[in-house]
Amino acid sequence: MIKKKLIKNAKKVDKFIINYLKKQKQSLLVKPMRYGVISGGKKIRSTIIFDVGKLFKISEKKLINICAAVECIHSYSLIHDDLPCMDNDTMRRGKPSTHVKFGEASAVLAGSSLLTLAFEIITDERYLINHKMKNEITRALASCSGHTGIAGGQELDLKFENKKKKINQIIDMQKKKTGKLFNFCLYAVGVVANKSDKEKKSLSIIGEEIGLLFQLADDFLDKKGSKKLVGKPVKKDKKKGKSTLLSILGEEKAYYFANTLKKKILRNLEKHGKKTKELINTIEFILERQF
Ligand code: GRG
Repeated sequence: MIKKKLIKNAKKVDKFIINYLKKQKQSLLVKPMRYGVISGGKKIRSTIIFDVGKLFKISEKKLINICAAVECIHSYSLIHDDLPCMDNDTMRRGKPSTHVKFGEASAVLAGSSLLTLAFEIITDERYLINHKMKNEITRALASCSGHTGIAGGQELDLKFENKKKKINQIIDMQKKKTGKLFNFCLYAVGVVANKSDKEKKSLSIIGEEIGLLFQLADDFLDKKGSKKLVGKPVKKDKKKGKSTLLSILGEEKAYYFANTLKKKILRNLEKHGKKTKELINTIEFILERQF
């Protein structure tokens, strides 16, 4: 069921990005960019955006630019994450990593071009939301992606390798590296729905916690998952000396932590009533996922 939903949403977002790129002037980087962002990946962040849209009756048409921008940033982060100077991974989504296929320089440039494409997509004049909302969304996307967000989290992740870190330091790192983009997904829908600052803040927090849960599941998959299903080598975290909640808490306590976190997220969504059905399904999938 959830698999069908993910595939359907991924197709919609892929189609949007393909068409968007087609309308632009062509360049040598389009091929590695497409390789990095299209036809691969669960596009779960887009599904979450559509699910949250259902809480406020926001149509997919009003959210598709946000989905596409998020997937561009996410894929950019993965392309750069796989580079030899970062995690040095040669396989992603069951295929050679972008730098293996196209070379390191092209991967750096394609990744950076996906970052800027995200901002073109959000600020596009054909994206019909008002300018104040666009400005707010653009600023939030920038701050979630940069040194206070994904990039800052990645720096901590690399600096924490083979170091003994406290739980709170790891949570802070994971919330930036993975949580901030999920934070943005919920916040941006709140902006389009014209919600109050208080409501948008609450959506941000829920988003960041969903991101932390997602990262925990990623850690479990690295330890116990199958390379074939996950689409990338597993058991790398231990080899690389990564500081994760799983490595510091151990399996049993990490599962307990993840379940408690999931319950907290669901409790905070209760006020939205039955409209949360799709979002809850996606959150349940996040913890149980095998890919
Ligand atoms: C500033 C955006 C930006 C990036 C540069 C390299 C880097 C800094 C950040 C890397 C962040 C990173 C790799 C976080 C891990 C998040 C994570 C769990 C990724 C896996 O996401 P899935 O499972 O991947 O959604 P698919 O393949 O399904 O798209």
